[in-house]
Amino acid sequence: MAFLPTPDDKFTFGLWTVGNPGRDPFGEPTRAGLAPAEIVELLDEAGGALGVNFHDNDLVPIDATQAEAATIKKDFAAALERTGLRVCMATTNLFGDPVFKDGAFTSNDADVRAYAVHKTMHAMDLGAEFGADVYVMWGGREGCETDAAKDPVESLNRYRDAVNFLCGYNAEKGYNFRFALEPKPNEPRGHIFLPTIGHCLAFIASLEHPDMVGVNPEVAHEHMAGLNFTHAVAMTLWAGKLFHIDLNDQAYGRYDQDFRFGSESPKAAFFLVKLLEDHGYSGYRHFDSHAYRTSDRADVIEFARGSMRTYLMLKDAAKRWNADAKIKEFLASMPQGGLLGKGGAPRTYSPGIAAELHGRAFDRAALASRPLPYEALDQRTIEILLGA
Ligand code: GLT
Ligand code: MN
Ligand code: MN
Repeated sequence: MAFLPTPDDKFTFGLWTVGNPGRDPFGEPTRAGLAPAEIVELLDEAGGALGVNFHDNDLVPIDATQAEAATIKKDFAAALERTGLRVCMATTNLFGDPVFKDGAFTSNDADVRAYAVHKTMHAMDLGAEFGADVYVMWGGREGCETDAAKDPVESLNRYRDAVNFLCGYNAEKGYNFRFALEPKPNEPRGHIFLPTIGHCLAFIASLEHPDMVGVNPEVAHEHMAGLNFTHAVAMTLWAGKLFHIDLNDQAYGRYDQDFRFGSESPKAAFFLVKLLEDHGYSGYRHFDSHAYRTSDRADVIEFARGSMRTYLMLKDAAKRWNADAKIKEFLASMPQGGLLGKGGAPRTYSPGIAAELHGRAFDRAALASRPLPYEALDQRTIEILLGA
C-alpha cells in the first residue's frame, strides 16, 4: 500500500517546523533559513499536506517595516496560490522577544501584559487575513523559575483576563477563531502555568466564553510530564475540547525533543491514532516537530513525508486491529457482567436501584477469577503493528 497523503487527511505543518534551521541551545543553525514562500514550496514538494500554520513573526519579522511586510505577504500569498496549500492555524510569538522574558499575559508588568494582548490582536488580524480558523495559544514564557517572583493565583487571574479580552475581540471582529490552549510543563521556563491538559480544561471552565476555547495537546508536552498522551487526548474528546492537535514524539524524561511523529514510541502513537480515528476527530493533524539537526533539505522533505506516512500506516493498523478476528474474539470473551437491573452497574440514581444494589449478594471470589487475557490481547496488537 502506498500510504500517500491527500488534503482530506488534514495534515498541516508550521512554518517553524519544516522551516526549522536546526539551531539548538548549544549550536548554530545547520540549514539555510528559508523565506515563508520557500517553506510553502518545500511542503508542496513533500506532497499531500493540506496547509501551513504560522506565528505572526514566522511570516512577518517583529521589526519589519510596512513595506517589507507587504512584500513578504504578497510572496507568501502567491506561493499558497501556486501550490494550493492553505493557512489553517495561526498563533502569536509571545516567547522569542526579550520583552517577554518574564511572561506575556502573566507578566508582573501591566505594560508588558498590554503589549502581549496588543500583539495578539494584530496576529489574529494576520491569521484572519490568510483564512486561518484555529488560533493556538502556547504560553511558553508564562511561568517562573522562582516562586518568589509571582503570585501564582494572581497569574491565573491575569491569564484569564487576557484570554477573555481576546475572546471579546474575536467576537467583535467576527473572526470565528476556535482558540486552542497548548499546555507544557516546563521549557523554556523552569515552570510553566497551565502545565497539562487537565489544567487547561479547568481553566477554560472559568472563562467568559468557554465555548470559544479548547485545547491543543502536544505529544511531547504530556510525555515530558510523564503522562499518557492518549488518555490526555481522550479527556479532551470527552469534554468536547479537542480543537487542534500537535503530533510529534518524545522520549520520556528528556528535554522537549519535537521528534518526527511515531519515531520514538510507535505503540503509543498507534493508540493515539486509533483513538482519534475511532472517535471521528475531524480537525487538523498538525506535525509540530522538526527534522534532526543533521538533516539537509532533502532529508527535511523525507521527514515531512515520513510524518504523514506514519500517521496513515497507523490509521491502517487501527483499521486492521478493529477488523481482526482474534482481537474480536478476545474482546468478546472479556467478562462484561449483567445488564442494568440484572446484576449490572448503576448509571443513574433511583431509590429502587439503590435498594436493589444495597441488598445484592456478590460472589467476590467468582468475580475475581473471571479471566482477562490482556497479555494475549497486547501481543496480538504488537503482531498487527509489526505486520506478523
Ligand atoms: C514552539 C512550541 C510549540 C508550540 C508552538 C506554538 S511554538 O515551537 O515548542 O509546542 O506549539 O506557539
Ligand atoms: Mn506545539
Ligand atoms: Mn514541543
